[in-house]
Amino acid sequence: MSKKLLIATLAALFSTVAVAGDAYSALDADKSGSISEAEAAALPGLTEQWKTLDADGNGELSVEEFAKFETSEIPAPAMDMPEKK
Ligand SMILES: [Ca+2]
Repeated sequence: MSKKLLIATLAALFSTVAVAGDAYSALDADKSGSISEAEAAALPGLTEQWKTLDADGNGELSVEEFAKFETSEIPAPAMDMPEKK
């Protein structure tokens, strides 16, 4: 792998995590640092994929688990809310 390609790959990885982090904080309503199943209900589609995404089955989504949802779905509604007028 060339250095340029490696850097591009790393940059893409980091931007994915940054975007996932923003939506993740928005969903973590009680700021507990994890997304509960109740908090997940705020994002359409997340509950349907819950069992797949909760890889360790602890009943909460870590930011890493949530990132898998972000990459396969459109960005969270919170990300492109229309500005208030
Ligand atoms: Ca989990």
